[in-house]
Amino acid sequence: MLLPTAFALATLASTVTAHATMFSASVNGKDFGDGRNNYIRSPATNDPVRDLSSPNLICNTNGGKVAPNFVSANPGDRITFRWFHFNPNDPNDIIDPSHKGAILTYIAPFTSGTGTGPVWTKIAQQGFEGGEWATIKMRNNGGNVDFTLPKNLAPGQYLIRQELLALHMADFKCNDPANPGRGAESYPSCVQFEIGGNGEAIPDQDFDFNRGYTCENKGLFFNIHIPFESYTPPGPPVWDGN
Ligand SMILES: [Cu+2]
Repeated sequence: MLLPTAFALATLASTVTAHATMFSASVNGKDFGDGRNNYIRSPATNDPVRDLSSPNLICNTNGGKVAPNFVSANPGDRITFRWFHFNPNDPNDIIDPSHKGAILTYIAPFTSGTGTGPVWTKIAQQGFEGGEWATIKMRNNGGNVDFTLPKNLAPGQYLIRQELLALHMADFKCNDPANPGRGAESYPSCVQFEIGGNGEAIPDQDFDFNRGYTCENKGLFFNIHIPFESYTPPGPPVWDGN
């Protein structure tokens, strides 16, 4: 019989590799289509990054592989990034619901390198608001995550890094020798942008992921499985240079 085999495979897939990666970007509702290795520096797989000292934490594997194109946008534009699990054409195949967590968005000057070093500025974040996690809201919204570009952002070429931060295994520290393989799961993706306009604000938070994300950070070492009052994501506050 075909059905039980297919069902077993689907179950296996959803438990073993229920991850996510980015598919596309829209600007003010205009969809730029499949961005993988086009304007997104797409990783080789949809696996998470757990090693906070790795350059892969910044723009994932292949983070230093320049994509051929850029997304054109202007300050104040509404940006939407769309994420998926295996099938980018299935609005229900986004990420496993176990992957509760935050969604953080950062910007840095364009580099052909991996994006390591103190160059990043946070421009948007969603954690646990209104009784729901950001990744679950994304899941319920067809994989779409919206944010607005800073209104006074200076023109030029940038990388915009959006990260799903799944916390389902973050109830142990990521370097806990008694619980190897635990800690937060980061799914970062970097998108190449060409910003127009005549804004004057240059992002200046100088955040370095490999130094600022630590195993002790309360945004990365957090138990979602017990009642809590509030959650504060890792990294700096959202930039006030709008
Ligand atoms: Cu996963």
